[in-house]
Order: sequence, then structure tokens, then C-alpha cells
Amino acid sequence: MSGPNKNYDPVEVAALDPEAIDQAVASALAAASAATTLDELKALRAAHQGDRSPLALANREIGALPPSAKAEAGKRVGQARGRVGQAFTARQAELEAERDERILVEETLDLTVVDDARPIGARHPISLITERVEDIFVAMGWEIAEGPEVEAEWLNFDALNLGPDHPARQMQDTLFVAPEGSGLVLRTHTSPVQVRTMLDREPPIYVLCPGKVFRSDPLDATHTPVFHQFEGLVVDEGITMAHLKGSLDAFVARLFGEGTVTRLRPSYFPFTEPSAEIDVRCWICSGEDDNCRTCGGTGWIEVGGSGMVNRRVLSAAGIDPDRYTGFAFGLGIERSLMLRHGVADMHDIVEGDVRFSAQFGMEI
Ligand code: FA5
Repeated sequence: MSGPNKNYDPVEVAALDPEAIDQAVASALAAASAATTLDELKALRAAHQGDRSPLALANREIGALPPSAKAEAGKRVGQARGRVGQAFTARQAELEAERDERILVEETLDLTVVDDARPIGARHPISLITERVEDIFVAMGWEIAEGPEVEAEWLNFDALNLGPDHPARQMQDTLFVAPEGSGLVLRTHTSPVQVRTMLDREPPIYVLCPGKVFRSDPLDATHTPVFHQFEGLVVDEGITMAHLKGSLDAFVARLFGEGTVTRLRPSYFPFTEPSAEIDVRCWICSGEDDNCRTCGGTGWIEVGGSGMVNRRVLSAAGIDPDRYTGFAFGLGIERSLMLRHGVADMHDIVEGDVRFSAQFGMEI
């Protein structure tokens, strides 16, 4: 800084030379408009407006001027600093506006985007296969019938030719509804819907009844205490065992695919005569593993029971057995699912893990 000098002419102080000041202003304005980011602008502002900038240094020289020169020099430097300050402030406002605009675009939240962080659920494969089975029979012209899960003992057993002392009553491990003697059970099969349907409707009858059933069976690879069956019942004039076989063959080909190997094995059910178990070739070992856990080494898995409706059952339901005959079958839905999809263990079906269900797709 120069010292006090009475004859001082501001024009002679280099820093206060009008041309030098104009140049400092021009260079500051150019720098301000050339800045492309706020950080760059901040650095340039320090260089052109800070304590060590040409205009700040010029400002300091004013103090040393004689009073007569101070006003003019002060006005010139003050205006120059004002223009520079305005230019930087205006450019800052522009850059801030650009930044805000950019942030709005870059950080826009699309609230319509599906949030896949939360896994979606899946319908249980038992529901899906039940609907498939229903579709197959409805396409053949059959109707869907329903009955309650808490059932009258009479319909679950007696009307099906299983009297109170009938040994076959022990074949199904029944869960009775309290109190003792209530006359109610958790239905052990869907067969009571046969009787309900025959009491409700006149032949010809072609119905399918899917539903939940209960037995005190322990949970293992092929058994569960709560499972599902679908019951088929046909009552019409002239119905024979051939109609039963034909209907089952058509159904099995549709659900499991052509070429599925099945067999009807003579058996006994009090409500059908003659009766047959429906077996399918083991879907895990195809009969080639004597130690197979799924079929127990027999090569066959029983999926249901069937037969011609016993004339005593027709009579109990008020249908003339001399005019009408019928067939019935009852298949396990869990076993059908295992067969269709090669599920080796019942535990997977009953445990309710969504990762198991999700493999079957999200059919609605
Ligand atoms: C019956 O329940 C008869 N009502 C079927 C019937 C209907 C025969 C109409 C004749 C005429 P069964 O107890 O065998 O039969 O059971 C039928 C099917 O249910 C079995 O073949 C099997 O596929 C399935 N099933 C039986 N117990 C279980 C269980 N604990 N867990 C899973 N599925 C089972």
C-alpha cells in the first residue's frame, strides 16, 4: 500500500488506474459467466472478490489518497465492486436454479413402480390343482356339489352302509366332535356328499365334490391328518363299471398326461359293490427301487377308491336301485398333486412355505 501523499493523483496509482479497474471488472464478469458449477463459481468469486483480488487491493489504496481524490476513486472502485458482486450473485442464482432443476429430474420418484422388495404371495398348489380338476369335470358336463366339514355321523357312516358295529368303521381314524354322543364328526371323506346329493337331486346325477377331510393319521411322506379329496358320483339309468373306468381314464389323461400308468385293484368299500382302489405307477421310482420312500418299494401309489354305488346306499337316499345304477370315486388331492409334480414328501405340501407354493406360479 502507498503512503499518504498530498499531491497524490489516483491515476498514478496503478491499482486505481481506470483501465486497470475496467480490466479487473471485465475479467471478473467473464469468469462469472464462464463458471459451470457452483464450486467453480465459489473459487472464482474468491479470486475476483476476495481480500487478495485486484479490486480489493485497489480499494485498500483509496485510504492513502488525499481527500480530494478519495471520492472519485472511491466511487469508481465501489461501482466496479458492485458490478462484479451483482454478476457473481446473478450467476449463482442461475447455477442454483439449474442444480435444482437437475435434482428434480434425477431424484424423481415414480410412485407407480411396483415395489418388488416385498415378496408377493402365491396361491397354494392345492387350490390350483383343485380348480384344474373341477374344470376337467365341468368340461365333461358334471356339476360341482358341496357339503359341510363338520358332518352328521349318520351321513359320514350309516347312510354309507357303515353301521355302528361295522368293522369298516375303524378303517378311517375318525375325529369326533365333542361332547360325546353329539352325533357329529369331522368328515373322514367326501363320500357323505354322495348321500346329500342323492337326497337333494333326482337322477340323472353327475357331480364332483372337492373338499377338506380329517383323520387322526400321523404326518409322513404320503399322509397328513388334514387333507383334501374329490368325490365323483354318477347315478343314471344303465351306468356300468365301464363308465367308471372310461371317466377315470379320461380324467387321468387330462390331469396327468397321456401315458400315465394306472390300475384298478379289487378292494372293499361298504358303500360300493364291486369296489376298486385306483393306483398309479410310483412317480419317483417307477417301480424300480425296492427301498423307495414314496411308494414303500411297491411300485404303486394309491390315489383313490372307487366302485359301483351299493344298492343299499341308493335305497337309503331314496333312489330306486332297480331303475338306476351309479358309480362313485374318491381321490386324494395331495396325492394327485404329488403325482402331477413329482413331489416326494407330503411335508412340503402342508408346511405352507411360500417358496414351495411360488414354484407352481401365480395362476388366478
Ligand atoms: C375313501 O376315503 C373313500 N371314501 C373313497 C371312495 C369314494 C371309495 C367313493 C369308493 C367310492 P380311502 O380311505 O382309501 O377311501 O381314501 C381315498 C384317498 O384319499 C386315498 O387313496 C388317498 O389318496 C387319500 N388319503 C387317504 N388318507 C390320506 C392321508 N392321511 N393323507 C393324504 N391323503 C390321504
